[in-house]
This record gives sequence, C-alpha cells and structure tokens, in this order.
Amino acid sequence: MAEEKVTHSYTADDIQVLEGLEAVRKRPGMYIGSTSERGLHHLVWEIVDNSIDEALAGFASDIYVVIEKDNIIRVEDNGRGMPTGINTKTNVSAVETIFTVLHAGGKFGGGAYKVSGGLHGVGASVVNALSEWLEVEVHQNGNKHSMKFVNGGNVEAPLKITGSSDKHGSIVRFKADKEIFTETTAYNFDTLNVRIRQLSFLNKGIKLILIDEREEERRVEYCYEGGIKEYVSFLNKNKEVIHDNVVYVEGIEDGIIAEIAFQYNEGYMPSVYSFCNNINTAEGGTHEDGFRVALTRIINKYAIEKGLLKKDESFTGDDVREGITAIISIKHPNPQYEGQTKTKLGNSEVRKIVSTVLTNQLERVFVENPAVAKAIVEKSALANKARIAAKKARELTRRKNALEISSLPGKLADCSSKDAADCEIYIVEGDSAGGSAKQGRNPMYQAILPLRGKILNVEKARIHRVFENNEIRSMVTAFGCGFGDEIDLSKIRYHKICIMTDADVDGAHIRTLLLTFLYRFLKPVVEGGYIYITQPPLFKVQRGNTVKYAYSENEMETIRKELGDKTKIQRYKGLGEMNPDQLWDTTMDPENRVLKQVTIEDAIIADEVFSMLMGDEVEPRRKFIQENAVYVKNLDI
Ligand code: TSJ
Repeated sequence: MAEEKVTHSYTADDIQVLEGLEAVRKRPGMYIGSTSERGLHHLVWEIVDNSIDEALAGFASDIYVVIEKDNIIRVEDNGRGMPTGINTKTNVSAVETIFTVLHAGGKFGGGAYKVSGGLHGVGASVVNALSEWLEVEVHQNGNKHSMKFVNGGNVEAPLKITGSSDKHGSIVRFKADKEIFTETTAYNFDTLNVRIRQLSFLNKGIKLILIDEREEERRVEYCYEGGIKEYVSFLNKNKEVIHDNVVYVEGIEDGIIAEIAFQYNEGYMPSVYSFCNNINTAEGGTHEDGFRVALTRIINKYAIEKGLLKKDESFTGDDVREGITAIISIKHPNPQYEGQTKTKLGNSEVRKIVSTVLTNQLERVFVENPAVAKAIVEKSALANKARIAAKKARELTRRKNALEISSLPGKLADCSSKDAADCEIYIVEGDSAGGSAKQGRNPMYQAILPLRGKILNVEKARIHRVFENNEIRSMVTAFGCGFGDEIDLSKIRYHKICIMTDADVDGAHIRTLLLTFLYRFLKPVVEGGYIYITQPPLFKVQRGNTVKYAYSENEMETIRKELGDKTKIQRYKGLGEMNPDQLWDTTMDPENRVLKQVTIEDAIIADEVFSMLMGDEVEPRRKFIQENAVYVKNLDI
C-alpha cells in the first residue's frame, strides 16, 4: 500500500535532481551546514525527524535515541516501519531508495504531510552518505527486514527478511564518517538532551527517550501531555508569575495547526518564541505578527470594555508584552521561509489563522478567568505608565537618546586605530586587572574598559533602570552602535568585544550578567559574532627559566609531568594576580591567547539557560555553575 502511494506522488517534477551520494560527500556543508560538531549532531536530527513525523501521523508513540559505545547512534521508533516493498521507479526496495536517493524521504516514505524536518531537511540519504556504515531494521507484519550500507552509502546487501518479529517499527544505526567529520565524531549529551526535550515540548504526547551508553549510563525520558503549555511553565519555572495557569489555545484551519501558550511573569522582558514545523523561527514571521496584533487588540478591547482604560487611551504592543513568556507553534504542510538565515516564516495566510485562533479563544479565556485578565491588564497599565513617564523624562532632558552622548567614558583606555575591523575592546572585571590590562595591551588596536562593582541584572530591571546604569552606559557609548531598538551595527567601534573575567564562580557570574545584557539589548552584536570570552590561565607552571601556563587542571598535570619534579605551581585566583606582561602573554596576545566566540545558535535555548541563571531561585543556578566550570559550552559558545 505504501508503494502505491509512492508511485502516485512521485511525479516527473520530483525526479529532476537525482544526484548521487558522492555529491554529498564532496560538499557536505551544502547539505548539513557544516562538518563541525554542529553538523555531526545534524545527522541525528535528520533521522529523528522521520520518527517524529511517524508519531505526528499517529502511528508511533515512543522514540529512542541512543548514543552507543564508540559514538554509534541508534534511533528507534514503534511506528509502522518504513515501506519494504520494491519501488517501481527505482526497482529496489523503498528502504534502499530512502537511503540512496537524495531528497527521497518525503516522497518515497509516503510522507504526504511531512511537518517535521530541519532547516536543511535533506533526508536520510545524506546521513547515509556521511556515515562509515549504516544499518536499517524494519519490523513489520511479523517479519524483521534488515539492510546495511558501508563507506558512504554503498549497498552491502539488499533489504531482506532476516527473522521474525512480533513488534513493529523502524531502527536505524549509523557511525558518522571520521573522514568527513574531522573536528569530532563525539556526540555531546547536553546538546542532544536540550533539543530532544524541546522536541518533546513541541510535540505533545510523544515519548522521547535519550540514552548515553558510552560511559556511565545516562538516561532521560520526556513526554509532555501539555506540550507547549508545559514549555512555558518550564521557561517561567524560576520566575514569579502573575497568574497561575498558562493560557493555551489551539486551532486548525486548512491543514495548518496553530498552538499558542503564554504566561506573564513579574519581569519586564518579553520572551516570545515561535516555531514552524518544530524549527525555531528566530526571525519571526507571519505567525508571530498574527500573535502580536491579536494580543494587543484583545487586551485593549477588554480593558476598554471593563472601564480599565479610557476610550482615547491604548496600550502599545510593548506594553502588553512586558513580562510575557509565549510560545507560538504552527505545523504547516508547505512552509515558506525568508530572511537572512531563512528562519522567518513567510506564508501570508498564517497571519490570519493565528490571529483568529487567538482572538476567538482568548476572549473566552478572559470571560472565564476574569482574575487572569485583570492581572494582565494591570500589568499592561503599569508598563504604559512607565513608558509615558520615561518618554516625558527624556523630552525634559532634551536628549533624544541619553546614550547618544558623544564623549567616550572616562575610564575607557581607547586604542589608537580607528579601523573597527582591527579594533578590540576588553571588558575587564575590576580596577586592578583593568590596570594590568592597560599596561599590558597593544594600544594600537586594543582598548580596555574596566568595570567596577556589580553589573545590573537586566532580567529583573525595568528598561529605564537599564538606561541609567553607569556600567551599561559606559559599554554602550564605547561600542558606539547604540542599543535596543536603535542599534546600528555599521557604527560599531570594535569588531571584537572580549569579556575578561576571573576564572572563578564570581567571574562566571559577572560574565553571565554581561552576556545577559548583551543578549537582551545588543542581540545583533551577539548574532554578528562580535562577542568573545577570554580564557585566562588557571596555573603557572615553572621550572627554572621555563614558564608554562595551564588552562585546566588536566593541562597543569600534563605540564607538570613534562617538566619533571622540581616544578613550582602557582594557582591564579584572579586576573589581578597577573602582572601586565603575563596578562599579555597568556590572555591578550593574538599569537597565544584562547578566545571563545559567543554565538547564539538557538535563542530559546540561551533563554532557558539565562532564565535559570538569572532567576530568583538560587539552587539551580548554584548547581549549574558548579557543574559547568567551563559552562560557556552550554550557552552554545
Ligand atoms: F528515514 C529514516 F530512515 F531516516 C527513518 C525513518 C529513520 C527512522 C528511525 C524511522 C523512520 C520511519 C519511517 N519511521 N516510521 C516511518 N514510517 C514510514 O516511512 C511510513 C510507513 C508507512 C506508510 C504508509 O503510508 O503506509 C507511510 C510512511 C511514511
């Protein structure tokens, strides 16, 4: 039956590009983005997406992702099992076709309504092409079918029945090719874990199990009956919320499923995330537009009806979104993506669908839960007041933007070059380290900005408090590109902004506060890859005239062994203990230093981490910082 569907849906148009798998091996980046650690993990998602589709179609309930010893990945579902019959077009089994013909998955698999599938969505054949070997097992109608491919997708033996079976489903095992993935073929449990948890939130009721069998066995299992409703609770977990229940609405129109969930917290920052077919649409798009327009209209309408707002007054979109945590998730059979990173949804019909679903149901939710409506309106009113007051204050000082003041901050030791592409600024924790950095730097292209005292936690501050904060003003004026809505990257004065903090818990905390500020108010700068984190050494290992620096305990041990007995070890408690030359040699000299570039691969995942780090609850933060001595990794850095 499946094959029938296949032949019918496989039209001439679809055959146009039947490239061979060699094309994939020649230019893997074209198909999976890169061959870095990220590309490696992409292989897993290409396979898992197929099982998610089977579950969304209603035929599978459980999906296992297992990291076996030797970094072999096994993905297993309890669905119908891939079609096993001979495909009339290719004259080989459908399974073989799925794994040897590019882009075949959707067509040959019979996936008429393939909603899952990543940005690249290239299919299982790409994974096969980039694997040392790949094995498939299909359990179906009492039989177990097996097949194996080797050396980048060559058929070792065609699909055949290798036994009987009383279960049903598909199993794929593969080993990524180390000749392609030259950086690493080792999977990161946290990376897989975070995305698998996200997939569970986005696809309610599906059970996803992740198992790591490499060393000590680790196992996590997710199944959220509430879906994105529980995602919002999770994101607000460490925040004080202004109403107990998450608002959740859903609707389906023309085969497009729209789901929206939100809850307000006591904070001021909006966190609105949208997804289409399980992909985070970081650049927004029509689903987000529809949500924003409808939310603003409904809250204004309710406030006027209840006499909470005068007829000639209205809340702005910013007012009604202050402190909201919202997820908008749609499933669309034919999504169109736009934007710089192709993460902006373009389908125009979606705007109306989302806004209709929200309008119809939120009005009912407000009628049934007047206390929730009241809390939201009151919060919007406060936001509105604060906004008007701030605007008046700005007009009074006759400065359009207090941060446009031209003179550079006094404590900035600027560099002499004016070519931003060459220039670096070091944001340094504390005056003493700042002093050493000023003396040790290359003043041609390195500027130093020492920060005093605590950095404001912008998660918990209203916007005008952020504008008033001295440390933040210094940074923004030094960077030169403005901030918030009025950012102009072309004016940035340094192409490297380096955060230099001590390698201890306090340093980690300050770094997190800084990153939170940058992430919330200078997101384009972070996205543009301008932010770096310095890695000062933890130890100085010395024997006679030989001096070496170690950046971890392990490295220190290695060097100690290398240098033999009489070594002297100094542990640096802070940057302030290094003299200017040492600071230059170890941390600032482009020839020797280790700079880690900060990137936001997935804003919502960064948000999960920041919310947790900056929230009210101390325990998860303490645990996280303890467990992640080099936790930058977990921020996708
Ligand atoms: F594609 C793949 F190899 F990557 C893969 C596919 C990997 C894994 C782990 C699972 C799957 C997969 C495919 N799970 N379930 C399915 N289902 C189908 O391919 C299927 C079966 C029957 C019918 C039908 O119309 O009868 C349709 C489909 C899409």
